[in-house]
Amino acid sequence: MNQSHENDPVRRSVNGVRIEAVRGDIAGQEGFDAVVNAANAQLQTGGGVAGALHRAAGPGLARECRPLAPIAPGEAVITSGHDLPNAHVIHCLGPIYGQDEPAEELLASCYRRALELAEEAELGSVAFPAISTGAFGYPLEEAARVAVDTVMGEADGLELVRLIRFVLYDSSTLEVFAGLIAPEGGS
Ligand code: AR6
Repeated sequence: MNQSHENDPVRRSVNGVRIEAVRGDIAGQEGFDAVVNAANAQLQTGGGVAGALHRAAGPGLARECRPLAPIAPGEAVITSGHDLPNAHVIHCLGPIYGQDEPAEELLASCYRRALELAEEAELGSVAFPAISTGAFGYPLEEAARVAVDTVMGEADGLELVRLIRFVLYDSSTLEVFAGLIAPEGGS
């Protein structure tokens, strides 16, 4: 495995939008206007990303979410960040792999809708986890390709969002995203 991505963010600029990948915890992204939740349909706490964000945000987040639920695969809703270091949380329901079809379209829709909501809320920076690649079982390489292609494709039309970060929990996930964002290994 290439160790060069272990600590340094991997970056690429598309039409003035910086797209980067780092290893880290989605609940610890100081400086970002919004973090994205890999949510469940009920928008309540769970394992993985949803657990980490709801724990850090406190019970006010689940309360704010209740009237917004349920959401369908591919949809996204925005709330405030409560006790998180971020003003907003954008909750996306990714597809359950092998169940929600067409999976690729639904996963791409999560990233697209999240960025649309960020623009509507006039946000400058958004941090995403690797939606659907945990409990929902989406194969990592395929999910990463959809995530990076969609975000790079959307970057052209963004007017306010200037920084998009993928926050990956482990080094092998980071390596996959890094290879797609900066195929030459450069930053
Ligand atoms: N920060 C960044 N990435 C994380 C973190 C974290 N704190 N924790 C896990 N990951 P998952 P999904 C990675 O399961 O597949 C929940 O229970 C993880 O390694 O959070 O969309 C909800 O309630 C994986 O690569 O989301 C839903 O029911 C990726 O984040 C369901 O899981 C996504 O894993 C959603 O499943």
